[in-house]
Amino acid sequence: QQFVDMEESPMTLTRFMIQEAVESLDSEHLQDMQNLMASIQMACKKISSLVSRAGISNLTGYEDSGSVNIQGEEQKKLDVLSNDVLKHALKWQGGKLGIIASEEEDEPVMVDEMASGNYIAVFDPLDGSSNIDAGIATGTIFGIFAESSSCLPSDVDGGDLDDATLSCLANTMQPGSSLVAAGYCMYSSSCMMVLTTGDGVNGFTLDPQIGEFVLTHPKITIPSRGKIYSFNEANEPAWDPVLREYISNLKTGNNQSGNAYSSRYIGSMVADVHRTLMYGGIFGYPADKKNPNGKLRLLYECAPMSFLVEQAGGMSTTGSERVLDVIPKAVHQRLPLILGSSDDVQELLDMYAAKK
Ligand code: P6P
Repeated sequence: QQFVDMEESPMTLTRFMIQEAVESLDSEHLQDMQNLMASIQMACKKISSLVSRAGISNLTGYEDSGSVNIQGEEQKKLDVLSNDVLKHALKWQGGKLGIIASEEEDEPVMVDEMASGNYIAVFDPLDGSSNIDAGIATGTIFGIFAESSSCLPSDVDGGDLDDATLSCLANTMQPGSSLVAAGYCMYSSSCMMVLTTGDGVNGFTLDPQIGEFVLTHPKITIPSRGKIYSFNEANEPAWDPVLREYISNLKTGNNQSGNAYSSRYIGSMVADVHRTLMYGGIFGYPADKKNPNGKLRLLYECAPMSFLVEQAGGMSTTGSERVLDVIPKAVHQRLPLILGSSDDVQELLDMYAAKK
């Protein structure tokens, strides 16, 4: 009997997850992750197709209804569509997912009444969608929590929600340190899925010839120091003085590396974080006088990205505390975020400490 030589076939994401489950001591949990990732990757393949054909299928621009999400942000057609694609895909993941929370949903929602509910999925279906009409990279960001005790932290803003929603909320309000998996799918020059289940970070590139994500970046580690800083400098006058001095030092070379850094800012978090993972350096959307909590959302942007960056050997801070330690008080809570190479982030934290 001639066995198929598996060495010749590509290491697809599906095969990678099966292999991880087989080798893992907690194979039931990784089997669950495998089912969840099968749904998420199916949704991301669909979103990738929608994004790449947006101009052809008249899916650029804003929702005709002029609808806005709970953030008051006008919804792009593809925001709504991507959210629906993910919600539908996550309905069919083996029944272990109970709750989802999305940037495009006002409150966390039950997947369906049949789901046994061991896990919670949080996601930004199409981050950076404001860039779609300009053909700039966008991405889907996701995180998976295990169901927690159903008690709400006392100061969580539950408003006048009914008990079922409050229970959903209780399970969603977890710090990033409780994530069991996180990742993003970037829709750019290539479609890349970057994922961690708590044992390092691996990158998979979608091969259009076989319709599978193939392992192309095993064990991603972020360089301990980079030469790129990535901030929206239009906000620089509103930043705190320590950050302004730190960035000025990066420009002049008056920093621990002795090098003058380059500035790169795409304005799409997934693309800016991916470049930071690949090349090193520092990315941030810090607090400023106009936005005391920054702009990015804790639950489905800052926490999943911080889990990935730490798993790749980097650091992620609000400027005063580790992002993964922050317990959310509201689903769509914003949080200041500065992440990247450990030496770069530590140099900034040391400057804050010295000024105290
Ligand atoms: P600004 C995109 O709208 C987004 O949510 C992130 O993807 C990105 O990092 C940030 O906002 C860009 O914001 O204010 O610099 O345009």
